[in-house]
Amino acid sequence: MAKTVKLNTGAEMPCVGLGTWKSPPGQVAEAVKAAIASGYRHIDGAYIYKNEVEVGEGINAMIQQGVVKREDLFIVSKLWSTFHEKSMVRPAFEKTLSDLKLDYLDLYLVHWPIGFKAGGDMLPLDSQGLAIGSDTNFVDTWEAMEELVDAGLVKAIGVSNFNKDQIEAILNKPGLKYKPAINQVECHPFLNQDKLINYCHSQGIEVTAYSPFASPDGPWAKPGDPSLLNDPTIKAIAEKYKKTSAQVLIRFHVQRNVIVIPKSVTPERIRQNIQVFDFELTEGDIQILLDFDMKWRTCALLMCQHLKDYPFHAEF
Ligand code: NAP
Ligand code: SBI
Repeated sequence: MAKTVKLNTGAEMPCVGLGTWKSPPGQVAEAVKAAIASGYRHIDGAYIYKNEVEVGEGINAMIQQGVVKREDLFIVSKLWSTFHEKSMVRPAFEKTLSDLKLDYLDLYLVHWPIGFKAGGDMLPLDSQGLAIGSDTNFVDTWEAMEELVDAGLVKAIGVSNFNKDQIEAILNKPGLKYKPAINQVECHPFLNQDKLINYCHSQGIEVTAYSPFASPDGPWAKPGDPSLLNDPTIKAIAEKYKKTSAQVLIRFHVQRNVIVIPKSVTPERIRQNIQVFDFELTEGDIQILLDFDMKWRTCALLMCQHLKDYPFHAEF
């Protein structure tokens, strides 16, 4: 049984989940089935990944085969930035739920604090290639997220890519009903997020680390980028434990009480990425990994830098 983290709702969230961004629709159902067969109980998805129908097929196949029960799974999705108007939140959520063919989610996140112009492209761009924002406010969006909990559609709500001030804006909202349970952010040794993690934990908010390998298959990856998976120091740590660099990079989060969601569509890697509960990194190993920090982001969303709620101008 993989380790879990207790959320401020009282629910237990499995520490390792399967990421599904960039997982092709033709491969993701098999990836989800391989993951559940290997012991994963947490699947991370989003409307914007354009594969929720197929993610749902994988989940439902495993439930129908009796491998798992729905209540043993922890299913996550995210509200995309074109749906921040309060009236759009529930329809967006219901689209995800019906695509997945589920009757509730365990966690629904505001994907970004930034709102985009509604009603057209998912990433509306102007003639200069800059994202077109909206005048929505994520604190108002949060009220519509709270209504999903009250309607019994989702067990917990949270945020993603929020900085400290943006989380504080939600926590300080007059009449706040539910605190965010999670902040899902990019996190790996090149961007170790120590200050944001400490702040979130101090507020009872758990952190999920996305892109734990710094997203080598991401749209912004280029030759010459620093590589965690090929780094000789990380390989040497892995060899000490007869583990792989990927396993060390996942274990790094587990030992910091951070949830982690490696993406893979390769069955052998999916199995490998959850075999991280039979070894322990030393404090010295963890310090070596922390010292890799260079505030290097793969998901910087640079086309949104001019928008009012862009989260990455702040130190953390
Ligand atoms: P990632 O997990 O850092 O890296 C995925 C890449 O690593 C893929 O190319 C995968 O290849 C490869 N890989 C996986 N396991 C491996 C292993 N054991 N050995 C060698 N290579 C391995 O990238 P990511 O997809 O950016 O991040 C993970 C998840 O976080 C996403 O899928 C998504 O669910 C979430 N995310 C959320 C946000 C957000 O804004 N909230 C942003 C980014 C990501 P194969 O698939 O070919 O095996
Ligand atoms: C997409 F499907 C399209 C763009 C995009 O940019 C930022 C990173 C991101 C995201 O918002 N969440 C992800 O998992 N990847 C993404 C996804």
